[in-house]
Amino acid sequence: MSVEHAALTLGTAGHIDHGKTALVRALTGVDTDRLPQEKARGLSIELGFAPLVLPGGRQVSVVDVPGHERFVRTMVAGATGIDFHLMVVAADDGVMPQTLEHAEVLAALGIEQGVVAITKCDRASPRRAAAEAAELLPGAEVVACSARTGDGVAAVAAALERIAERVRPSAEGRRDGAAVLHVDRAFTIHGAGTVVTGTLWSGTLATGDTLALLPAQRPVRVRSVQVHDQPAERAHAGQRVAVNLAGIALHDVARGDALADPAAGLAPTLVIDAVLDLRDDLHGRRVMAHHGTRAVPARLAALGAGLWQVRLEASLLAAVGDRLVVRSVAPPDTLGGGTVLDARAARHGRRPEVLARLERLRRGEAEPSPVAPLATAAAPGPAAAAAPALEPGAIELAGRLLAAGYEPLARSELEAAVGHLPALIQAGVAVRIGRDLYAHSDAVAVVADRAGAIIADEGAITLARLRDELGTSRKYAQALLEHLDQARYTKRLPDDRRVLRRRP
Ligand SMILES: Nc1nc2c(ncn2[C@@H]2O[C@H](COP(=O)(O)OP(=O)(O)OP(=O)(O)O)[C@@H](O)[C@H]2O)c(=O)[nH]1
Ligand SMILES: [Mg+2]
Repeated sequence: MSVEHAALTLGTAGHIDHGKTALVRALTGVDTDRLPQEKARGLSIELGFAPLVLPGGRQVSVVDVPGHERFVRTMVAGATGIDFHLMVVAADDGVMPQTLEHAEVLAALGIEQGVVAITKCDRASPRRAAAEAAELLPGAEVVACSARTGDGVAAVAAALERIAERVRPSAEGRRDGAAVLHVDRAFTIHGAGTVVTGTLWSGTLATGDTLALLPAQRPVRVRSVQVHDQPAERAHAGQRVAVNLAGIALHDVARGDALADPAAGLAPTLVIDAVLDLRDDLHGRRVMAHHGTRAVPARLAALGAGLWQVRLEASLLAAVGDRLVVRSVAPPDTLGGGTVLDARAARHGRRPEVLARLERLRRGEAEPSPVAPLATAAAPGPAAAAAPALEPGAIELAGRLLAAGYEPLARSELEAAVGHLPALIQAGVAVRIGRDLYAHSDAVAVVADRAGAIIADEGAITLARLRDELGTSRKYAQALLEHLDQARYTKRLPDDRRVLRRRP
């Protein structure tokens, strides 16, 4: 890859069967539909990757996404970290539902630059589809082509090159940061072990680096790095990389995990403050929050003036300045998106001092909540300095508990890690829930917060109400509620509803 150009990633977008994969193949020579079931069904299921050499010799990475409506989540994971788009619209079909939805996802991710290819021009005139696409993505260059005959494919490449010249790489400001990679695939290579891939979000990665695998907080060592199937000494932010990891089995890593240099201070979070482009009437709505290569259910709280709190039901690995995409749970539909202002927010409402701080964060005039790495967050308060450092196994267990969110884990699920429980409980990181369940104290604090807010709003809380609020099962909601009773936070009334023991 040429050294004078920053690494850029191009993402496809567009409705199912409109010819994304065929066009990527015509442009790069690579068939990104590799899975047998993709070949059998003639549709993309997973993300596909290929290097694209533009006419002037510059190489960019291509992420080919599936168009099926059931795979929008995969599309969002693939579109995270791209710098410009190739929206594909079939001449004989025009703009269709996932054309619209993918355009919304791109907008939510802040990806403004790209090319619209009107494909299948051997079948129909591009006129109508081109007009519809131009209306949807004003400002994008529209090029007619056919992947079947090859007509116009060179013009698509030329248009992509023009955009590549002027697009600002999204990783530009993050090149000198600590390494973060959101994992979009994990697999094994015979003889090499576990490999994860992703677009390097920030920093650099090289053989021998020790990183944390999140949310589990497991230490892993980089055995080797490849950039587009070529061995590389060091990978840089914005590049498409494959990392061979030592110290981790395939079943311990999956899409949605992240690899991070401990210096990045990345940690799982359950409450995010963000500036989001969303309709105000979405206040209180349960949604899916997409970040990096992860998506979790969340509840939205409108704070006014475009500020929102996103209360997550399971952790995201978000950092300040990252993009969030918000989709509705049913029907699946993209609602909007925006930028993280505080990745580890306290649960709060519209208190004036909180809003003033968020406004300062929005203007870049205030410091977001510090991210306390689990190892040092273990014993908050004055005792922290004196607290012994937790062993790596205990930190891993803490990560597992945090990832479990509102679904506490039983001793039997902890296997060998169970030996670290006493240290975590002692440090205030793990909390015993009932007889045999264990949760992370952050998760329990959020449960207490949410239950408290519901009681404040509605006078009392029932088991079913807490279950729905947390999106968890009755069993876990009951265990958590009884824990709050035992902690003398809530009080059980004769009719089983709970109220606060102390007024807040
Ligand atoms: N005639 C004609 N057929 C095309 C063209 N491009 C793609 N096709 C056909 O359209 C079908 C779908 O093409 P794909 O490239 O798999 O479509 P896709 O957008 O990647 O589909 P998903 O990934 O499932 O969303 C295949 O049968 C292709 O052979 C074209 O330019 N002309
Ligand atoms: Mg495809």
